[in-house]
Amino acid sequence: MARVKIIPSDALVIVDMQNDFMPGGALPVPNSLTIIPKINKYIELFIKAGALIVATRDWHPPNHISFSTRGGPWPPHCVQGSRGAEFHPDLKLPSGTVIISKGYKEDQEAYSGFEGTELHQILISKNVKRVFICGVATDYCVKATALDALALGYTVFVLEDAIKGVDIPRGSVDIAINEMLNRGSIFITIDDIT
Ligand code: VGL
Ligand code: ZN
Repeated sequence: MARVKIIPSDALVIVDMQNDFMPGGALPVPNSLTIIPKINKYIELFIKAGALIVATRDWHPPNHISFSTRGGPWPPHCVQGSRGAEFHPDLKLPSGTVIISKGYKEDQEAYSGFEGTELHQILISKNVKRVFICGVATDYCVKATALDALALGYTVFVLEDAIKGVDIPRGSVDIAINEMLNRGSIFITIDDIT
């Protein structure tokens, strides 16, 4: 078991915990509701430590390139301003949460929270050295965000008890986990935090 203490220069990055990725949503991630209580516990730990909390959101225009209506791989989801794009109401985001919108350009997909956003600049300005990533989907936006964070030089912890994947195509979650491990991210659970 690892022992990790959350310190003020850490950041919790909560990826895409939006209604459309929950059961009944437009692009449901299986079992995604089950991680909400876990994420709320992490939020509490990060608040207590005086660390930064970031929530990314998929924020697509109505005619986004990734939508099946345009020949893309996904049903329309997380359309800007829609109920489906809102964070799940049970998620206890504190008032100081930094919200990062991504995938907002009609002709460009952006799975990573760093792609086309201010996230890196914000983390630099707050002296963040380590990012702790949770949310959905393991095989898409969680993976892309973790790999970009590693490439940018952050120490990356993946909160493995607080991620869920779509596993489309089947096997993509296992591949994603291996990719994150192979690039140097560290997988921990809430029990590893002291
Ligand atoms: C995501 C598929 C399409 C994600 C976003 O949040 O992982 N997956 N758009
Ligand atoms: Zn999307």
